[in-house]
Amino acid sequence: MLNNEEALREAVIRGDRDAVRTLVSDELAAGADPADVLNQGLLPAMDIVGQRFGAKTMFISEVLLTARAMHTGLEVLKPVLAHAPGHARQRPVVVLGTVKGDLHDIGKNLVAMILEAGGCEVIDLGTNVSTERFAQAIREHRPAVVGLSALLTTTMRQMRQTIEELRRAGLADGVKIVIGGAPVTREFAETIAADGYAADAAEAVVMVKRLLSPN
Ligand code: B1M
Repeated sequence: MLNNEEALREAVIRGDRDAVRTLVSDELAAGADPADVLNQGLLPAMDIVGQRFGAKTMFISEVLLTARAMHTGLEVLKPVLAHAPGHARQRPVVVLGTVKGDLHDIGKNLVAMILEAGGCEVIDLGTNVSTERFAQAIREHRPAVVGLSALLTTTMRQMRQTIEELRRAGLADGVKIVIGGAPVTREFAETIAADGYAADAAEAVVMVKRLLSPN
């Protein structure tokens, strides 16, 4: 239980970046587990925002402010999460991006952060990433894993296209492709021949480690 769980959620929902920065810092200073700050404070706020957005009681301009407040909270958490054991070892490289046509990046950023905390080196290509941009990054960084994120049912189709084009170009040889995002399912991942699917950031780390383990 956090000291100011409710206040933190409300601050994210209001899009009040200063309050979010202060409340997250205060929780950490009081000894809260960073994972609790994330799972009990920040993430439930985005669930509420999602419900209101879906019900049209919140508008895009307001959701953008909540997204920025969420980013602020994640930035405060980042250094603490990044101190997880194994951080300094030889790290597998993961190229990560939200696929073309999709601008959602909160979940992808969270996945990046937790992968880094889990010992990976993450090359984050950002949002609206074309297949060509993924291809370029594979040539440049020689990753062990490529991660694709999509939040829209329409851009899930882009995942299929990206995977097909990378395979056709021979760029997916020796590279594992993992996909995720709210509308994505394990069945869909199998349909488009992705190597792995993860429902959330914690699962993404487990999946990457499983795919890279020699057995
Ligand atoms: Co948009 N949006 N949005 N949006 N938005 C959704 C996704 C939506 C479900 C809202 C709704 O209608 N209820 C809906 C999609 C409907 C659908 O396709 N079925 C929607 C829509 C329609 C749209 C627009 C089309 C709205 C419009 O313009 N009319 C538009 C599209 C813009 C575009 O991308 N081209 C749009 C725009 C926006 C904003 C820009 C305003 C903003 C994004 C800001 C930003 O990201 N910087 C926004 C937001 C914030 C949302 C909601 C409210 C919240 C998404 C979020 O950040 N969740 C969302 C509603 C919802 O999801 N409840 C919604 C929190 C985040 C931590 O969770 O991203 O799911 P999530 O990530 C999780 C997992 O999915 C997983 O791990 C993460 C952490 O646990 N995961 C992976 C994600 N990527 C992974 C990759 C992996 C593994 C796991 O491996 C590589």
